[in-house]
Amino acid sequence: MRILVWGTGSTGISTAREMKRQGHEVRLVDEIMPFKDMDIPVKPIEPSDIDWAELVIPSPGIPRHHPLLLRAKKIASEIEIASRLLHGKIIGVTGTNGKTTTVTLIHSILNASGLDVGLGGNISPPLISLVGADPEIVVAEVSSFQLEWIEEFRPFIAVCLNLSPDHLDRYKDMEEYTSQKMKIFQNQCTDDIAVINDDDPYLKEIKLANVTAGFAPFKGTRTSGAYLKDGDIYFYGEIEGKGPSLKHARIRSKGLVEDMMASALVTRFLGASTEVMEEVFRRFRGIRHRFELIAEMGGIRFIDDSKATNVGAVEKALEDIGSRVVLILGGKDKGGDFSSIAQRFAPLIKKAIVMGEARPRIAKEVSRFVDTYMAEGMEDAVVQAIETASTGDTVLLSPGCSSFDMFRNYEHRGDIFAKCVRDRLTKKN
Ligand code: UMA
Repeated sequence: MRILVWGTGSTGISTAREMKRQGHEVRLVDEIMPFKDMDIPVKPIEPSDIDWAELVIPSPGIPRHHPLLLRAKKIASEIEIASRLLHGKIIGVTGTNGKTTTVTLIHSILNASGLDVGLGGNISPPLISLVGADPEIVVAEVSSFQLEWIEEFRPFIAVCLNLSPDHLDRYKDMEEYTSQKMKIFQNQCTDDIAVINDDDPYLKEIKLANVTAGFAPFKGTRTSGAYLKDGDIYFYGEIEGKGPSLKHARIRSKGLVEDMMASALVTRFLGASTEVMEEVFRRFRGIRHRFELIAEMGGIRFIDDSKATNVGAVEKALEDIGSRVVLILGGKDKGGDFSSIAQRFAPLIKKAIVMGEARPRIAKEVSRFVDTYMAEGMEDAVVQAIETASTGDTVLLSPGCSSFDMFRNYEHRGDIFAKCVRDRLTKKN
């Protein structure tokens, strides 16, 4: 078959390689020059490439209404093609927030249960790169972009964690975004399992026909599900029984509790034991740079949330924190309004430590509501944070800005934060 793979990010490269391995005639194209050195030749896309192809596989980043796509004879997303080549059971997880955490937990539990399990999708690597290993269970983080061009993609267990406005630069409204997300359930059959968060305000409004299982803080009325009682998860219905306790989890937030419930429910269906779930939850420190617990000393927790590059993400972290906080903010200015979060969370914020290019503007906004310190750089910020924090507090790096003024990227910023914290704590001891 003549296949046009569009995009030279991780999806395009893995797809082109796999399609070649499958014996297809492949063209790899991109719109944005210059291209990286690659084992497969790349050319700038032209309309004639679309006309040549019997099938176009666009990367998730290519907008659905791109004028060139209108010419295509057939379009399929990478996850669609991958799912046709994979033989294992697919566990697909979508939702606006918490996907990465949930698939990581599901994968860890199944792995610790001794099952042959692979992890991919939006979390990376792309799903198609798992075709070679062909694990018995495939845990897939699925974005709305990846669902746009599916036809037969059918998870054995499909989960929607939550919905809130997102990617509204790509979709005309929330309805269009929701309809893409809900496609995760569209090909499921009677033996498959559809799971949703029964406590999510948006999901509650959508009347989904085939939902079989739900999770919520309260006991639901579905065929089966998970709920909370005194900090422990319980299962009801066909899978009834005591689930893992969350009391020993090292980090807790509303979002994380939901992700843990979803992962417990999914893995219960696959036969995982309560003991294994509990052990995975006990050890879990968060996803790197996303509300990740990097150190704990003298009753002070240090959390790296360097991925929070906008004010909304800082707000989410503060909603989840559950303690008084020394907040490290700032970086390259993206123009967010910090005064409203400073005002809203003033009783929680012991001190705001502001650094980076946006320092003067942010300091001006937040100092009206909270004690503020202007730091010279990360090391100064960490020294000040450690001096300020006391037992029971959290030192939180949640910058609300991009990192490019002082660091290579947000990962680099988080790594430097962790290094400064560890160096200081070692010196203190
Ligand atoms: N390109 C064009 N024309 C366009 C747009 C892009 O030719 O109009 C080309 C670019 O030049 C580039 C390629 O397409 O060469 C990039 O494709 P891509 O953006 O799809 O990048 P990938 O590296 O393939 O990453 C994708 C996901 N990216 C997006 O959904 C935007 C990654 O999710 C995912 O990890 C990866 O596949 C593996 O599955 C990222 C993401 O931001 C993390 N996802 C969104 C989110 O989580 O909110 C959905």
